[in-house]
Amino acid sequence: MSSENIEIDEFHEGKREEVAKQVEPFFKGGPIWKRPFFGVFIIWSFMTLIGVLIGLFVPVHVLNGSSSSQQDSVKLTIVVFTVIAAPVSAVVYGIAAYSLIKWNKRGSGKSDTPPEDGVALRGHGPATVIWLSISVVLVVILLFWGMMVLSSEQTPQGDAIRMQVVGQQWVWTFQYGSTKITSTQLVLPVDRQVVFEVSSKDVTHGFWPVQLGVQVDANPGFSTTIAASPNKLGKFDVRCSQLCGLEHAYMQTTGRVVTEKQFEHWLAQKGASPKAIKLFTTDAK
Ligand SMILES: [Cu+2]
Repeated sequence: MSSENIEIDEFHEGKREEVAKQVEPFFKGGPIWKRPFFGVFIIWSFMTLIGVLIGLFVPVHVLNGSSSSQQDSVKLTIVVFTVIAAPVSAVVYGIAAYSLIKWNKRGSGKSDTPPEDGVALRGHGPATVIWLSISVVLVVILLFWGMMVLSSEQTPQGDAIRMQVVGQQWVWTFQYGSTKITSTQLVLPVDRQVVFEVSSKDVTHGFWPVQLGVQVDANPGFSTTIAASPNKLGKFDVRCSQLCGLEHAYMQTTGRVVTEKQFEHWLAQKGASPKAIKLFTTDAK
């Protein structure tokens, strides 16, 4: 080992001792409830509880209503992510709050001169291992959760109906697959997956049926697909999510989720033959 390496090792050894000396009063000395660690722990527990409660109840009320299993999954995902993030952010807020209360100028009872910065926590094996393993576990859980939701919600089903969505400045047009019915109205049957094949006639638009919980770009000369599974009768909003020109803000309409019967009836009213409707809804591929 070169003398330089030995010097570095000695340097780290010295630092380690300094760190240990600084960290010690945080965990040791006096009755447990008087130690800083305990104070931070209490604030951490309280803030975690608040974070979990916010995660459980706020997003569900703040987010748009749901008309599809995709939007249900989106909401559940936001709840799960917020709840998992709560204890992590509470560590940061807990230490910050404790420092503000206990180690401010008045609390520390010291003079006007602020204390010197502590030693950087570097080369502390256990701290690194704990920090890294907790982060990795959390990130992997969230990664798998996201992949599972994506694959379960976006895998095309055998009986899915396929329709074409075309964006242009500043209106959406919907073609009901093989029926060749074209309309500016979006009507969908309930409890049936629909695969939208989305494109544009001019600039890039963004097809966003809000309460269906999906969104995809509409590009000229290119078809992008996205699946949605409406599971609730009623209306939903359709918007454009890409700034696409002067009247972008007005590029919106209201879609409807109806029963299978009403859907077939609506197609018939639009001029589709019974044979075409049957082909579209029964043998849809
Ligand atoms: Cu647009």
